Amino acid sequence: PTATQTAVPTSLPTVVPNPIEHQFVGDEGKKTLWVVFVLMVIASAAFAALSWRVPVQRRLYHVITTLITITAAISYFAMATGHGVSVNKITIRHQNDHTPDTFTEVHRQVFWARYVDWTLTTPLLLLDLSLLAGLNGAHILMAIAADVIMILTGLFAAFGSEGTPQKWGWYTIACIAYLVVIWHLAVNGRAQAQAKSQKVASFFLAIAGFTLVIWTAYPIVWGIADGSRNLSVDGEIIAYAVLDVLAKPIFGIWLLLTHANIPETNIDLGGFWAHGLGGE
Ligand code: RET
Repeated sequence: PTATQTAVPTSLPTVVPNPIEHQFVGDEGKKTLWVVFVLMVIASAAFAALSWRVPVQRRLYHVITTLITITAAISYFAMATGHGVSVNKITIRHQNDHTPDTFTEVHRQVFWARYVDWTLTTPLLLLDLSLLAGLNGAHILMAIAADVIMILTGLFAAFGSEGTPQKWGWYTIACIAYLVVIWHLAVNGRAQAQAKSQKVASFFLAIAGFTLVIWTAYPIVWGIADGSRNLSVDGEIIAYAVLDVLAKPIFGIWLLLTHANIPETNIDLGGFWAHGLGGE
């Protein structure tokens, strides 16, 4: 009996891997990260120096604002040295008319250290603005909660997969949370500032308006860079660098210098802040 012959293929089918497009940081981006790190350190030192010129009772805005730039400096040090970054892998489908669809893999770096920074610093920036306006505790808490939701859902969006509702769903949730933040500051904050004094009201209007414009640029940059990848990783780093310098050191110096000239912005913190607990 003859053994059943099975056809042995003369050549195995070859699997062609999808082409990979790497979107990684370059020299320009690295340099920018280091420059912003240095600027944040200088700003932190300057804010600390400003705080030493006033008694402890008057240092609340100084402490909050210095913590903001210190946090940013740490985050920028991480990013400049290659920490706090992951690679997001996306498969892009190309629909072809007469041949089978083809795919490209995009490997893009996402600096998640930013989101750690923003989770800590945007609540502190909101606290600065809320205290300035004289917002009540309930509204401050809700504004900060909405802000943290905005940043964390933004982080999920950055790593979400495409072709499903996931990525842009997270982005939408983040934008709704951002509207809640704006509502608290623009409506409640403005009304409270008005009740304090005309000087406080006009300063709040100016610095909160500045904040609104700068903050609104973040989701726009995100959409162009992380969302649709129409901006290189270096371009994204530079765009966020400009915004971060405006939102933190420039905002901070403006707040601290103006605060010094408007006594109504002072806040009575009670004995604990200046003297600690216990005793008479
Ligand atoms: C994301 C993406 C998701 C949608 C929205 C966003 C908003 C981010 C904002 C960031 C502000 C950062 C600041 C940093 C300080 O230097 C997370 C980009 C709405 C408003 C002020």
